Amino acid sequence: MSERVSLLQHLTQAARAGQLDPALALVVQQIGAASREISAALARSALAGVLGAMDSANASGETQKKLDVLSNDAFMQALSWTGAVAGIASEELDGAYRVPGASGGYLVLLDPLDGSSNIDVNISVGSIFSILRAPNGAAGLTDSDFLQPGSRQVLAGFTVYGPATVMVLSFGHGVQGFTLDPVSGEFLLTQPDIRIPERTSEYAINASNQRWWQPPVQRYVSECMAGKEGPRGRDFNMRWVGSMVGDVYRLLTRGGIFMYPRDTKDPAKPGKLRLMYEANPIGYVVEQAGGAASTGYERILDMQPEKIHQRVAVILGSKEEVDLVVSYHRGG
Ligand code: AHM
Ligand code: MG
Repeated sequence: MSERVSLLQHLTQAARAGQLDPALALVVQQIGAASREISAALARSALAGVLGAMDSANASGETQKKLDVLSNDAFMQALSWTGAVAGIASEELDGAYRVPGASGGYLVLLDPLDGSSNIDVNISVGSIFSILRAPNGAAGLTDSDFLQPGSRQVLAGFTVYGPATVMVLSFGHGVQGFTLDPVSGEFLLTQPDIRIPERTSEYAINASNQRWWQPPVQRYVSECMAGKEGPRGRDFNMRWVGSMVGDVYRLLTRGGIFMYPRDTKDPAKPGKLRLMYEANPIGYVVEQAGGAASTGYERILDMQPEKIHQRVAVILGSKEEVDLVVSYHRGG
């Protein structure tokens, strides 16, 4: 028997100690089951003929990849029979899905396959998930029941499908990482207490958008690029995976800052990333790991969402760096 604690053991122990609702433990176990299925589908992607695009578009008008749809189906199937999940919102669904016959009161919000532009090129992608309580229970559930600030999440996390598949979870008491053992098929606890280093010298931003950035971000990045000779007095390194899950897993491991700020490319859009199933769950994990998550003007988790597919500016990671970018937004 493995000496490591499995996800199932971890959840069961927490439920038996009265620290976790058994219904929520089942939902998390099922998120693990869907992640395992997606991990296997990604590993066999070209062999199984699931690479490439569909003819369809998602709620934001983006062309869906076959694996986006497959991943969404995997989560819907894994979560629909539990009875604990009253509703599901997803990047791949127009409106919220009301689970037939559900009696439990959890709402699950999903980006089933984040970084889907990286699928066909064999670079890390991931699934992002957020769980809220249905404010009025399962009966008569509406889309507006989902519109709660990220600070109300009861669980947030993501699974990154990289060289190893790792599931990162926070129930509001720190952050834990579970690595999928491809031999046993079990998620095993490998990182019991993930903490983001406070002081770091690595930043992540899509620099091809530079001409559209606003002055606070222009200033921060140019000061990083000036290195030892500039006002920061030290050299910085830059990384951009193109999958937020990959960039965030890196900063949880060795620190750094990740930015997808608001820019002037399309003034109608307040950012690229989605508040409810990207920024909120990732922001929650980052805060629980000792970091910070802001739009530049306000804490992401304090935002009152107006719609499920709402976009938002994202600046998150090591606290010292995020605080500095926020001070530049305040004119500091
Ligand atoms: P997606 O949910 O459609 O995959 O889009 C989100 C992704 C993030 O994972 C990533 O940080 C960003 O989009 C990359 O955007 P860009 O291609 O502009 O660099
Ligand atoms: Mg995404």
